[in-house]
This record gives sequence, C-alpha cells and structure tokens, in this order.
Amino acid sequence: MKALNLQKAQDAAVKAARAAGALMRANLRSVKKVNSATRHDIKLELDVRCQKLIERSLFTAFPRAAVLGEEGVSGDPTAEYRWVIDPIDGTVNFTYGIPHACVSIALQRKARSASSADYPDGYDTVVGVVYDPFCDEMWTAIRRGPARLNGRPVKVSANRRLQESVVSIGFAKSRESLRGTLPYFNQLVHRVRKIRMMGAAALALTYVASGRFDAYIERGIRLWDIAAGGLILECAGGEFWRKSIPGAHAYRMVASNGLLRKSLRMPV
Ligand code: LIP
Repeated sequence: MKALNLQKAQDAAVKAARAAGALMRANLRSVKKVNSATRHDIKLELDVRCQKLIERSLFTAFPRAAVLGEEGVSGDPTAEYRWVIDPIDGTVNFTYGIPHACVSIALQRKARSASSADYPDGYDTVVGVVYDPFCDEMWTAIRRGPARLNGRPVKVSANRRLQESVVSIGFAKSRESLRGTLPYFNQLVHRVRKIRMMGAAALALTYVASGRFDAYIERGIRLWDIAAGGLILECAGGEFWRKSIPGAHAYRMVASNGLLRKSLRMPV
C-alpha cells in the first residue's frame, strides 16, 4: 500500500476529533444513556455515537485504514495502517459532568520488523491527536516531529527532583489494578510534592508532554487510552515506558519527563 501522507492523516484526525468534541461539549450537562456499568467503569451510548462519527470522518479520507477502537473494530485487522481510537477518554468524568475528558486518535503503521515495533502486535504509532473540547486544547504530533498544543511546540519539564514533582496516577478499572497500585501510591505520596488523579489517561500523557505533570503512572490501561498521548509525549522529549500485561491490548505504563523514572521506582 502506498505510504500515507502523515500531515493529511493528522489533519483528518484533527477534523474528526473536533466533530466528536463538539458532540461531547453539547452533552456535558445532559442526562446520559448508560449502556453498561460496573463498580469502577461506565459505558455510554455517547461513547458509541462519538466513535461512529470519528470512523465515518476518517473513512472518507482514508478508506483502507482499519479501526481498533474502545467501542469496537472495523476493516481488515491485518491492514498496514490502523486508527486507534478512544472516542471519549475519561468517560466516568464525562458521565458525572466533570469537564476533564478528551478524544484520542492515533494512526499506527505496521513496523518493518516485529522485533523493532512500538507494540507487541507489530505496529508503530506515526500520528497522535488528543483533543480536550472543554478547554479547546488540541495536542498533535507526527513521528520524529515536534509535539504541539494548538499549533505551538511543547516540551516536557526539566524537573529532576522527585520532592518537587507533580505526579499523576490512575487506578484503571479492575480490583487487580487497585490492589497492585495502592501500596505504590502509599509510598510515593510521601516522596513527591503532589499526586493528581484526574481520570483521563490521554490527557495525563499530554499534561506530562506539556510540563504540567512531571510523570504519570497507571497499570491496566488500554492501547486506545495511550497510543496517541504516548507519541505526543515522546515527541515532546519525554519517556513512555510500557509493558504489555494480560488482557486485550492491556499495559502497565510509566510516562515521565525522562529525568525521574529511576527515582519513581517502578511499581511491581
Ligand atoms: C479511562 C482512563 C483512565 C483510567 C480509567 C479508564 P476511559 O479510560 O483514561 O486513566 O483510570 O479507568 O480506563 O474508559 O474513560 O476511556
């Protein structure tokens, strides 16, 4: 398949993210139809509507790229290019009317060799777009290029001192993640300036990329939560350490400005 024009792909992802973002903004205060709910998670009808809207928009521009989304897959699973989509990242926040949620869209391309690929299933991320419709903040990056916020380059913080750092932690959705992360939380909270738990992985990654956070840690996070934000962080000079764990596209992850990973001492 002829190589895709990555700038055109980024423009298409930005257009799709803005459209889904407008739907989120219009519904932040509305009563939301819940498709399913568990102790630590909610799935909305709006999650599905936003993903369909994004897919239609991207399909018009790039009909041959497959889709791997939180709300389902489409197209050829062996395709050279695939969109990795989280239509509403921070769904629980959004459900409760908390304006901290975003759209996350990544374009991935099959790596030349599986051993050098970014992800164990052989794909590299080449474009990342994260849009916060409530702050109207659009983060973008193309592999090996600069990370940008609303068009302006962003860089990670230069903070080397843990005791002066603001670190974000996520507990994901399962008892195991909670059980695995709480002991780490209890020891880390005494060693940093502040811990923040905001509930949207893609925004936590872009906040590290922009130097608002110095690091972000979560276990049990999914590919669609982190693919776009991870590339944006790397293009901003940060470190995006991840390891796949049991579960569909599941990872444990430490994202940082690249200066703090050692002192963060990875959670078990
Ligand atoms: C959310 C992540 C968040 C995590 C939540 C959930 P969703 O994604 O962004 O970091 O703590 O459990 O996974 O479900 O809102 O797309």
